Amino acid sequence: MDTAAGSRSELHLISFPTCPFVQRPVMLLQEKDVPFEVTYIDLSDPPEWFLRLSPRGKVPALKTEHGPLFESQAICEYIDETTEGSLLPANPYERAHDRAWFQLASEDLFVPLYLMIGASTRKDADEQGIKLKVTLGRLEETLYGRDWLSGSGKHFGMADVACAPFVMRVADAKARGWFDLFEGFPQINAWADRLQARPTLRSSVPKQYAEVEQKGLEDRDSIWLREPQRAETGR
Ligand SMILES: N[C@@H](CCC(=O)N[C@@H](CS)C(=O)NCC(=O)O)C(=O)O
Repeated sequence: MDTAAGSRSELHLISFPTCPFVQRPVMLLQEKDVPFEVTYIDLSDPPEWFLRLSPRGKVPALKTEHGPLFESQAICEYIDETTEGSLLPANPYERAHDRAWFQLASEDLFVPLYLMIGASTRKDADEQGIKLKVTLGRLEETLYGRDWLSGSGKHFGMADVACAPFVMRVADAKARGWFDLFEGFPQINAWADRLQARPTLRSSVPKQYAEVEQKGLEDRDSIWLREPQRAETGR
């Protein structure tokens, strides 16, 4: 067990080191300077006690003083509502907008990026890259005239937290010379730079992140480890 900040915390996250869904509540907790504890589990052999907390067997799960919670969005909103300040906009339309992008990021950004980075053939990687480019085109339009994705676009908020793990992984893939998904998207690049300037973007992953990520890609026989040159869709 790792106490991330302070002790006697009432919030206890169940995690896997490379999971982008867990990174969201960790970033939120760090942004709000709220103490919490973390326990890492082996997702390939999840302990019995974890399956009682998380009915779908997925991380993150959060133990609270009231009982367990699962699903990163529910967890983030619970944390946001029960701690000081709020990263969810007060305006109902803007709050709904943040929730919609939270959901979109899970399904249309995290999943295809995971499949693209772990793909064992160039063809499979390219297919995911094409899907991502379509979604990124929509995001580019949405970000026009804004500093942030959240709310009115003036302040860092929940929708930005929701997408931050994706932005970090795209930046890492570019740094490794694999692909640059944000090429040709100036609004996204400016927003990604703002996100990368926040210390919590990197502090929200544990020190074993790179090692576990590398091992996961080796196990999946990732094309990027074998042939790291850029794919057609990433140019
Ligand atoms: N919709 C879930 C997705 C969580 C998720 O897919 N977590 C992955 C790890 S990154 C997991 O626990 N996978 C284990 C499994 O599917 O058995 C959320 O937002 O929390």
